[in-house]
Amino acid sequence: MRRGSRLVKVIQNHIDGKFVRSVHEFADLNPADGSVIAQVCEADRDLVDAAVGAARKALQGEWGRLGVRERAARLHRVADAIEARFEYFLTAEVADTGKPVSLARKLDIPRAAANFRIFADLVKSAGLESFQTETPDGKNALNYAIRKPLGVIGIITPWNLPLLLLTWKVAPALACGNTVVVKPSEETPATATLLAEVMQEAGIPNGVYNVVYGFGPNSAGEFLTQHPDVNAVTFTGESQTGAAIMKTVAAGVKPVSFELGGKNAAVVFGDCDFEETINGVSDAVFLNTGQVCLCAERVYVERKIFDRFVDELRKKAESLRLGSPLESATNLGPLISKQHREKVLSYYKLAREEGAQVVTGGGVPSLGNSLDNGFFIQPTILTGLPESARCVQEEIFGPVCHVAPFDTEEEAVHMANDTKYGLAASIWTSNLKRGHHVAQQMNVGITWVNCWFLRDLRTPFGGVGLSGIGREGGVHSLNFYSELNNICIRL
Ligand code: NAD
Ligand code: 6OD
Repeated sequence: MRRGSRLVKVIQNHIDGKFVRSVHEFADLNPADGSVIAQVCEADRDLVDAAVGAARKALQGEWGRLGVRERAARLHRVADAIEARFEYFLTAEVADTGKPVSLARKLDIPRAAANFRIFADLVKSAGLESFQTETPDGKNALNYAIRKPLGVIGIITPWNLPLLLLTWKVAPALACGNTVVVKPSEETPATATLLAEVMQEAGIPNGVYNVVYGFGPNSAGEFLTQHPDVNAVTFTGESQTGAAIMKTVAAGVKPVSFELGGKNAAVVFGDCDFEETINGVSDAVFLNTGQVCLCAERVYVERKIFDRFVDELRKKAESLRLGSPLESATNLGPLISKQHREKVLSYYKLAREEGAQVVTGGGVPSLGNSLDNGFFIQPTILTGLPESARCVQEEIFGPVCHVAPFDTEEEAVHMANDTKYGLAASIWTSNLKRGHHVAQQMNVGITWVNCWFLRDLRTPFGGVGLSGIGREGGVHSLNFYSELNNICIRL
């Protein structure tokens, strides 16, 4: 499409195996320099309806008749096709998110393929319970459960790990025999459309994977969650959005899976392996410019190493290289958008008003080139706030942490748990007995000891409190994306 004198790519909805335009379009920006990457077709209610209709129809077609073995084989072909187009996905994801190419190369794109492989294998091998039951007349009955698809799954995803989080839900949903309508974040539409091309190549029938683009309220997101013919909704994003979606979905009494925000703690004991811990906590705070739901925004450090720890973390933060996502030496890209940078900067300002000491950062860097049109921000370390401060209680979702000292294990546990969120925690100690003991007291869904974001896709993933409802991962995903039917046979 010609816009002024430039050729601008158009990202289209994908419905029933076809790419579909719409009347309204919105711009997809590269956060590294603010340039327009593409125009994106916004789906209206009719297009969302068409996507859900196509997904419903596909359940009755070839897809609905496939056995588990063949479904799994096709999902492996999807993974093969992602790997074959690795560089293509990589370029699109880096342009959309501004994340360093080195990060997307090792995390986002390989994980997309891995998501398809793990759930393809799992669905073939996961057993279900069976019970031999004594009947009142002294005979026997056999109970056994079978899995059935739920139907059409509405999948709504955020911008921070776009392809990783989309495939984290699409793969198990398809493995269980469902069809899907996905609504990717308006900020990062590109890889969902590439995945549509891959699905076709891999022999996934038309209508099984549909993509609608748009925003949340009064746009494709809300139209999808309101749709009466969607059987379940799985959502990753902000806790407040989760609450809005829950209200919408409640009318239809449908299953929901919510992976929401976090205000995660890292707890550092004096006996930790100091260097390993500095590196680990630095990753936990700054990876992806702090835009990972699992990032640690609260760091609690045993008082005897507090000053040294803060100083070394500062050196580490100051050594991180901000720059073009395409350069291999870049450690930190920009935030996702101007609006998000304004939000994070408002917390940097609030922190000062609340009485924080800014150990490093606290503003916008000057990069001296076109990247200054992008949405870069300085990695920031704060100290000195009370636990009640808003900056210690609210999710900021940027490259920032508050570091506070503690004197006893009990105090550390109390402070780490003093939050309405409950997604993840990390514990840093060379005393493994203490590691187990403290980990078991964390009110979260996921605790790492001496590591962070080390993922085994078979493990339960999710949060408590404002961080979510339900668990995905491994058999937990299979259980969410299928209906279990218990059959009791009198023998
Ligand atoms: P967001 O909630 O603003 O948007 C997420 C998605 O929901 C987008 O596709 C958006 O268009 C859609 N949406 C917004 N309002 C909607 C509505 N009323 N109805 C239907 N859809 C709607 O989140 P974001 O800013 O894209 O992502 C950042 C947030 O996601 C952070 O809070 C982060 O912690 C969280 N997150 C959580 C996890 C997890 O696994 N727990 C993973 C990644 C991100
Ligand atoms: O690794 C995963 O499976 C996962 N769901 C990660 C979520 C990261 C949040 O930003």
